[in-house]
Amino acid sequence: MVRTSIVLASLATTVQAGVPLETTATRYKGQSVIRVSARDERAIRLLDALSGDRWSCGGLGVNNSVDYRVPASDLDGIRVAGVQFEIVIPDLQVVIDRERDETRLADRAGWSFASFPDAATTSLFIDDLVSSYPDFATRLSFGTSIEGREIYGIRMTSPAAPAAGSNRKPVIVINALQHAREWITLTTSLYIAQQLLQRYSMDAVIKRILDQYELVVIPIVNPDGFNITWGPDRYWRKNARRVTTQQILAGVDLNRNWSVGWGLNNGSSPSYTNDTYRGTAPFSEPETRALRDYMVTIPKLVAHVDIHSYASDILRPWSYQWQTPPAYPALMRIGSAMATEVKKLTGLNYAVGGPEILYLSSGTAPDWSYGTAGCISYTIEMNNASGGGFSPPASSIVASGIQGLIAVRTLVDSLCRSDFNYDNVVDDADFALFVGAYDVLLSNEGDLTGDGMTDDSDFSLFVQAYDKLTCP
Ligand code: 0X9
Ligand code: ZN
Repeated sequence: MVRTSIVLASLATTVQAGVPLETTATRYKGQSVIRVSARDERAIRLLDALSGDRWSCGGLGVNNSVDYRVPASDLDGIRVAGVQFEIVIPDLQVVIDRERDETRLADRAGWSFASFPDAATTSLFIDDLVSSYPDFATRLSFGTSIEGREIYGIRMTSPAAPAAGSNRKPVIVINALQHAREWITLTTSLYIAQQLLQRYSMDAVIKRILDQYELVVIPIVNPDGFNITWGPDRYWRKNARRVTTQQILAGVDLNRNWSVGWGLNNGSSPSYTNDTYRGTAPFSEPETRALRDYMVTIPKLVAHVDIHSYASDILRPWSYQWQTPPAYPALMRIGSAMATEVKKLTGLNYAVGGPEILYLSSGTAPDWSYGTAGCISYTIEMNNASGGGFSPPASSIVASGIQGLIAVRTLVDSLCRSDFNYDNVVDDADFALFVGAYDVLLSNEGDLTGDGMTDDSDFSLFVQAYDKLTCP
C-alpha cells in the first residue's frame, strides 16, 4: 500500500508537471514479474500488499496462478518469507526495450498487424476498413473521454435485409481496451473486424453472421489511459480521472464502474490509489457512460464481448457474485463451444467459467449488459502464450487475433440455435422444423443440448426459446 501510494504520488507530480520526471524507461527499471500459486493465500496477501500491481490472475484449473510485478531487489526477501514463486519476466526493462524497438521500427502507413498500433494508426485503420467496405461498414462515434478523446467503433453488417417484419438486425457488441495496458485486446478486436469483412465471401458461417446480425467493434474504450501507456506509463490500467484539489492522476478502473454489482468491496476498491478503484458512483466516468448510452439504444442487443488480457479465460456472468445467473446453461454451452473450437483450431486452452476460475469483480461491463439487456455476455481474457505479460511480442498479434475471431464466430454461430430457419424469431416455422427432427437420432438439427439426439430435453429448451431471440 505504502509503495503504491508513493508510485501514484510520483506519477501524479510527473504527469501533472508536463515534464515527466519518471517515464516508462525509469519507472520499471529493475522490476520483475513473478508467478505464485493462486492457492497460496499467504503469498497472495503478501504480494497484494508489497506489489500493488497484480498483472494477471489465471492459469488453468489446478494450475491457477497469479502474476505480480515486483522490484527484483525484493525477490530474495520474498523467498526468505517462504513464498514459492516462478520468475516469468526476470527484467521488465528487457521486455520494454524489445517492445519499444518493435514499435519504433513499425510501418504505420498501411498498418497490418505486424506491430502494435498507436491511437492515430487505429483510427486510420478503422477509416480504411470503412472505405474498403462501404456497403458493409460504417464508423460510429459514442462520445469522448475525460480528456476529450473520441470513443468510436465500426459497425458491420451485410446489405442483406433484416428478417421480414423487423427493421433492424440484432446486434453484437465487442469492445476492447477498457484496461489501457492490454494492447493485445486492441489488435484482437481490429483483427476480428477486418476478418469478418474480408471473409464474408469465403466463409459460409461469417456470411450468415453478417447477413443476420450487426457486429459493432469498439477498439479503444479507454483512449486517455491508452495515451498514458504510450507516454509516461506503459503499464497504466485505469482511465485518466484526476482527484482532489491537487488534481492527482488517480484513474478509475472502467471495468469496476458499471452499475450492476457496483460498489462491493469484494471485487473493487473505494480507494483511488488502488488499481481496481471503482469511482465515486456507477457510471461516474464518461467512457463507461458513452458505451452504456450507445448500448441502451440498441433494440435487440443479443451478445456482448469485453476483451481483456491475459488469463486465458472465457468468463460468463456473474462476475460480482458466486450465485449463477438464470442463463447459466446457455452461457456455459456457448462458452464451452467457443473454447472447444479455439482448442481444436489452435491447440490453445481457454478455461470457461465464472468467478471461481478468476476472482470476484464488481461493476464490470459484461455483468451490466447481461444484467440489464439480458444479452449473452462474456469477458474474454486472451492468453500470454508467447510471454511478455502485457507486452507480448508483436509476432503474437495475428495468433491472438485468430483466437478472438474463432471465439466470436463460434459465439454468434451458437446463439439462438432454436431459430432453425434463421429468421430472427423462434416461432411456429421453427417448431415445424423441430418436429421434423424429433426422434431422428442421426439428425442434430433439433439437438439443442448437444447430446447427439433430438428428444424431450431439447423440446424443453425449444419451449424456453419460443418467441425470443436471445435463447438457449
Ligand atoms: O479484473 C478484470 O477486470 C478482468 N481481468 S483483468 O486482468 N484483465 O483486469 C476480469 C473481469 C471479469 N471478472 C470476473 N469474471 N471475475
Ligand atoms: Zn483487463
